[in-house]
Amino acid sequence: MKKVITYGTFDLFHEGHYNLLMHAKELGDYLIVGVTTQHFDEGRGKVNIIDPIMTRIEHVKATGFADEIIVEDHEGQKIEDIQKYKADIFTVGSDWVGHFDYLNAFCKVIYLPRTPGISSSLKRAKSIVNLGVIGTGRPGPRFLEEAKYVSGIEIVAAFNPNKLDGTARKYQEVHNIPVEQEDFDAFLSVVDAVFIASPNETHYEYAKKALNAGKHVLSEKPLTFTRADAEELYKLAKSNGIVLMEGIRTAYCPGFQQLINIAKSGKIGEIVDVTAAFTRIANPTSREMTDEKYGGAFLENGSYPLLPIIKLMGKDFTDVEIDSIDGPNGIDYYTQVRLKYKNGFATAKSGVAVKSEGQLVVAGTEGYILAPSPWWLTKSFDIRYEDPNKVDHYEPVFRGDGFRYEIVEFIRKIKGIEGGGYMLTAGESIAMADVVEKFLRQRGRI
Ligand code: C2G
Repeated sequence: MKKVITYGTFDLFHEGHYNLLMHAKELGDYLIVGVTTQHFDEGRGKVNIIDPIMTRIEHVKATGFADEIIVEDHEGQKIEDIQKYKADIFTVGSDWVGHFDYLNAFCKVIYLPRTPGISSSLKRAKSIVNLGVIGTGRPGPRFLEEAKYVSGIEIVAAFNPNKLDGTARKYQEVHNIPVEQEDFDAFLSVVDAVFIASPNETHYEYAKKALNAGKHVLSEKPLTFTRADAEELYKLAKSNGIVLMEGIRTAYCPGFQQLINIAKSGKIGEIVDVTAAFTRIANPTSREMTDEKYGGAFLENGSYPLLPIIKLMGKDFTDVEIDSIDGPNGIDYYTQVRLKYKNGFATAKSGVAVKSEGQLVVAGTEGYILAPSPWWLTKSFDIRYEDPNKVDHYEPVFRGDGFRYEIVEFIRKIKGIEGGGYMLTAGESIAMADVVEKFLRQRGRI
């Protein structure tokens, strides 16, 4: 008798899970299904499991494919189970290709093709968002990787009008996600929502088209190049009753939320100065180093240091000064944006070919907050006071590369679940577009 074993969360049970179990059963004579506990899932960084374990087990049972259902509750259990149940085959969906190769030492490992797209007829309480990725370049694959840890989202399609490179082919071959190259409307027709990860100058057009088609939009930063364009997009989303969200990862990280809330609680007194830096020496052949029009430090990295400034000092700056050090091809290697406010000021430093200390300092009348690199993921921060012996240290929870929190917030907004809309408001995003516009006008790019 050939024994097959598989594992999963099986949250919001859908046809992808059903097909996986059906094909797993076809691999042998006896199928053991491990259903994860919420505790185990939290431990491996799944952040928003919705159904309780009993419901998830019932759904697996109802398929009739499982001969035995077990519970997976700790790391390392797969090896124990394979030996305990004498499993011949371990199988799991192709979204995990490579991940479980280590089990080959104990039994045969088979990655089954995952089901692309979940039809609405089978969607449990319309809970699953079918999402399309626009631009298969850099952020795209990270998004795919992180979306695995979020319940309620399936990535079903991608769009890339250019020649398909290695990552685009990976979408098709490894993840079974079709990449549309010509017909944008056809791509839109199969999705409920899009993630825009294309070059900076294309965000606005794609967002506008998607919003006009009634699709929710999550766009990489910067959302637009002008204040008017940002205002137009948020208005369009509002009038169509759909979600538009600017993807500045930091805004959605739990630690950053905590830092902002503490700062706003008055613990350091009145806030008078925010200084933030994000510099990364980029690969000389990368888009941000070679795109003479829309590459450079500020467009690539400037949203990160601007974010805490706008969140803490507000949208109503009275003056903006921008200075850059440019490279030979005219892109900014390093940019400093100084914002003046009625009761304070702030500095945002960004770099692609200059390296500085990547920290965030929020100065107040009674103390200051110091968040060391990588403050944009906010894994830790201190509150310090005049008395050097008094330090409040925080180490907030942070999982994966943080992208998952942005995805969770997007899904939460789509489902109309209240709470959390304050993480990055339309007004704050528009104020940031205003600074982007001033930068681009000063350089004669728009
Ligand atoms: N799956 C699929 N097609 C989809 C969605 C999921 O084939 N559209 C597969 C997954 O690859 C997995 C199973 O369905 O094999 C269960 O998926 P999840 O509930 O998301 O569980 P997962 O996080 O993949 O757990 O220890 C648990 C395992 O690591 C896998």
